[in-house]
Amino acid sequence: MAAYQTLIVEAPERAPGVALIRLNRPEALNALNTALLAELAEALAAAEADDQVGCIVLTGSAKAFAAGADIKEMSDKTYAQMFKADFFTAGARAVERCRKPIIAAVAGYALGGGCELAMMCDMIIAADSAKFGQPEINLGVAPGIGGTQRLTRFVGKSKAMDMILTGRMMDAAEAERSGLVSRVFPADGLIDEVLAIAAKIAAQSPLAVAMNKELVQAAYETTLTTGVALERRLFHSLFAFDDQKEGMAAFVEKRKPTFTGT
Ligand code: CO8
Repeated sequence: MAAYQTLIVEAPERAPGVALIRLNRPEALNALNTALLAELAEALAAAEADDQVGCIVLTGSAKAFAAGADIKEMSDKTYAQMFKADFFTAGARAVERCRKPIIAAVAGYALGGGCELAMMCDMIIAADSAKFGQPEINLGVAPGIGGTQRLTRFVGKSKAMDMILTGRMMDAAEAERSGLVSRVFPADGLIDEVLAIAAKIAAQSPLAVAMNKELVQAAYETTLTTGVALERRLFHSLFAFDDQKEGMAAFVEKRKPTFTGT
């Protein structure tokens, strides 16, 4: 595994097929800076290129998934600098572009860019200690890597306005009730639970996983008619793969399938 300054990347033995990427800037509650986002793009590209990896877990520390974009790095920037450097978008695009599933395992603060990063992932699983928020309004700015759009799609207009205009935080129970997170676990068991879920995904056909991910993403990007038509085409195309034959044969023969990604 490559060595990073702002991340710890592991292939946990207890979760075959899973790449665990831990944000690691404890001195700044994992605030997202240029270096971290560049390394995140690199780590995601490496996980994507590795045939042994079927699912990626992105996490932080017990105290913070990420407390936002790095305010100290941003505070003196001019409009021209922000525009030219396209600050942060390389890392964000790497998450959005990744074809393998990414689970955000969130404990503690997921604020501002941290909440936005979690929402870019394919699902959010939270510890009961998690706190989500878009507090940019308190800094005189707005979310800048998708928060206004994604939070609104997750929780609806009224709650998104409430969160974004007041800058208040949402706890894990409210986040689960609102559809922002899929499941909540006690904080001390979070990583084990998420790794077990990720390992289950990694054991599936990687082709079927990638197509299923693409189809659910399409639900956010297109009309119902177009999305359903795309689903039908991809469903048909899955019959071109050995993994479909293996999956269905295994069911009929009452055994576990062994998928090969072919
Ligand atoms: N940036 C930089 N440093 C941070 C950040 C941050 N976002 N958050 C915390 N830190 C630092 C603190 O400055 C402190 O450092 P030091 O010890 O050197 O003073 C250290 O982390 C520990 O933090 P605290 O002492 O504040 O810890 P507390 O437990 O008292 O409070 C909080 C925790 C409530 C999370 C508090 O740290 C906080 O409010 N943080 C800021 C949250 C925030 O406003 N986030 C939004 C940032 S803006 C943003 O994300 C915009 C995204 C879009 C950018 C798109 C560009 C195109």
